[in-house]
Amino acid sequence: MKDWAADWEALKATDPEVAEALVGELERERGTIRLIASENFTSPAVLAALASTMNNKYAEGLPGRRYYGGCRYVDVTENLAIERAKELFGAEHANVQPHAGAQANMAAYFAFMQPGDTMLGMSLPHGGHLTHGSPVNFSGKWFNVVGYEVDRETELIDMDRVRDLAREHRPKMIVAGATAYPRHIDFAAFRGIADDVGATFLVDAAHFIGLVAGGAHPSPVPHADVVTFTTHKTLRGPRGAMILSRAAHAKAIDKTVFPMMQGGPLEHCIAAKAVALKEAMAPEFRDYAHRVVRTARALAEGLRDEGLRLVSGGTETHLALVDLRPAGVTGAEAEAACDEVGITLNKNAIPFDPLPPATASGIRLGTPGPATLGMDEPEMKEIAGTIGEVIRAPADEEVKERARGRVADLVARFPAYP
Ligand code: DSN
Repeated sequence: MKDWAADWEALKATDPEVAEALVGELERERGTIRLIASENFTSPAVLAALASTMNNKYAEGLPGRRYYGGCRYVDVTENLAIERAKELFGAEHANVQPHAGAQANMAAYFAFMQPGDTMLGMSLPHGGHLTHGSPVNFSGKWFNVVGYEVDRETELIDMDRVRDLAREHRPKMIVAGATAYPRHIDFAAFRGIADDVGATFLVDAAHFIGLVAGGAHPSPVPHADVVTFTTHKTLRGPRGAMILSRAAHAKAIDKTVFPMMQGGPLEHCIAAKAVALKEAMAPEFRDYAHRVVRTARALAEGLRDEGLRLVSGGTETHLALVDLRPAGVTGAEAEAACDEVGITLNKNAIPFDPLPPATASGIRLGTPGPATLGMDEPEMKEIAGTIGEVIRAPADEEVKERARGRVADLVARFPAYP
C-alpha cells in the first residue's frame, strides 16, 4: 500500500513552493463557494488513482494490443473503464483515452471529416464551445463551419433554423452540445435533421453527462452516432475525456485517437476514470444528479427573485445563465465582486450580447460542486440572496463583510475534503 502521508512529506521536502501552492488550492476549494458550472470536487478515491504509479507506464494501443510490454495492469484498469462506460451509458463502443474534451472532439471529427469539409455547430457566443467551430480553434480553421444560434425571443435553439441551415449547406457533421445553454437539447430532432441531409450526428455531452449517468437528463446515446464528453464536470471524475459510439464507428474512432491524435494514453487518468464510472453507477449518484438539477433551479429562481433575468427563463440542467443588465453591472464586474467575498463564478456572454466576451453582460453559475458537498435548495436561496446583495453594491464594504460571513458559515456546514 502506498504511504500517502510519506509522499506528501517527500513533496514538501523536494519542492516546498509547489507544496505550498497545492495547500493554497486545497484551502481555496475548502473556503469558497464554487459555482463554476464545469467544475466539481472529485472523490479521494479518484485522486488516489490519479496519484498512482500508472503515471509511469507507456501503453500505446488498446488493451491486449499494445506496442509496449508490461501492460497487464493498465489493461485491467482500461478494460474496466471501457466496460463501465458502455454499461452505464448503454453504448456499443467506448474509447477512454482522450486526454481532454478538445482531443475527443478532434478525434471524433477526423473519424468522419477531412479538412475543408462542412460542419454545423452551435456558435460560441450563443453557448457552444470553442471546438464546435470557433474561428480561433482548430475546428474553425480546418473545417468550413456553419454556426447555428438560439432564437432571439425564446433564447432556445431554433430547430427550424438548424434544419434550414443543414439543408442549405449539407454538412458532413452536425454537432449538438453546449457550455452555456441551460435547457435540454432535442436530440431526436437533431437526429432527424442529420438523417435528412445525410450527416453524422455528434453530441458533445461534456457539461451534462453526469446528469445522464444519474438519470436526471435525457441521454443522447440512443440518438447520436458519436457522443464525446469530459470526465471531470458533472461526472465528477479526473480531468480527461471519452468517446462513445455505435459499433460501426469503433475502428475509425480508435484510429483517430491513436495514432493520429495522441501518443501514450494517460493510464493513471484512465484508472481514475474507471473509479469515477464505478462511483457514477452507485445509487447515491442518482440522488446526486437530481440534487444538481434541483439546486440549479433553486439558485436560478433565487437570482430571479433578486431582480436578475434568466436567459431562456430558467434551467433544466446543472447551470443557469443570468443577464445582469437589470442590475446595471457587467459580467466582469459581478465575477470580481463575487470573487472578493469567496463566491467563484464566471462572466459569460448572453445570446446577442452587446458587450465583448471579456466584459460580457452575463454570468454562468452551476451547482455540480455545491451538490457534491450536500448543499440543497435552502442553501441555494441563501447563496442567491448573497450574490444579489453583492452585485447590487459591489463597493459596499459592509455588504461584502456580511457576505464573507455567510460564505464562511456555509463552507463550515458543508466542508470539502474534511
Ligand atoms: N472550459 C469548459 C467550460 O467551462 O465550460 C468547457 O471546456
